[in-house]
Amino acid sequence: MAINDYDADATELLETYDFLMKYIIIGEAGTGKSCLLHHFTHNSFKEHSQHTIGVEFSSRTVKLGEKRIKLQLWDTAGQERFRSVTRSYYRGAAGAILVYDITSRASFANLSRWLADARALGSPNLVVVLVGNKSDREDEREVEWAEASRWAADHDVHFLETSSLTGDNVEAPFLLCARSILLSIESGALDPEKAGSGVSYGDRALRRVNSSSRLSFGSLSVGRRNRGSTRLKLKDLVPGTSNSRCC
Ligand SMILES: Nc1nc2c(ncn2[C@@H]2O[C@H](COP(=O)(O)OP(=O)(O)OP(=O)(O)O)[C@@H](O)[C@H]2O)c(=O)[nH]1
Ligand SMILES: [Mg+2]
Repeated sequence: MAINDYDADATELLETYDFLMKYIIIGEAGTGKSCLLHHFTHNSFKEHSQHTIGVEFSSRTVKLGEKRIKLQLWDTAGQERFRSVTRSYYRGAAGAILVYDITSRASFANLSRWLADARALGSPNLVVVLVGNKSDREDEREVEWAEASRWAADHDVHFLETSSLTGDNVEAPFLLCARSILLSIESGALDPEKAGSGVSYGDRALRRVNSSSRLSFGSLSVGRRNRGSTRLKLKDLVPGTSNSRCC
């Protein structure tokens, strides 16, 4: 093999996302936040889920149209005793997945408080998706879809129901939130270069590793380098979205 062939083989994509977005997952204890997130990142139900202590972090890269988006996911504890700790992670969030349990009216009754905290501390353009989880337990339902949908409309948030157990709809809240944030960027309402926006440009860098293990970066941030070409096209955000699992 010629030396140039080695060079070509050693070129690999290091960072391949266009945007990095910070999400928080919030809501009362036991509503299924950790299970929802686990299904989204691992494509399976999280057996024997325990109460979250403080905050847990995970991530996944998704594809919306032409854009690759890395989601930083902060799963927060719902228990009251962790409230002051978890609130400190709300700062600068671009998206909030607000979860209640459709079989628990109590978890629905407290939504306003969770929303108020998120709006007070998150990004000024915070996108919120209300999620009624445990839709598989229809027989024990205490909160009707129509009532939750009205609440969502009144509070200007998106809404859908999911089941972390069956996997039904588990991707939708995360993708809906990302799409809404992308549209804010497209409209100019949200500037990823502004501190506290909860979104930043990703570095689409190429890593070239030569035989002496020297690293060099082939490109700078797409956003900063080609500022004029970073505006999204609405056609990129067509409903036929696809995902790639990653961390
Ligand atoms: N039937 C059903 N059970 C679920 C579902 N999602 C979660 N659970 C169960 O609900 C319980 C709580 O789930 P968690 O994901 O740990 O709840 P959480 O909201 O993260 O709770 P905290 O970490 O304390 O805030 C567990 O026993 C799960 O097995 C679901 O979609 N359907
Ligand atoms: Mg949890």
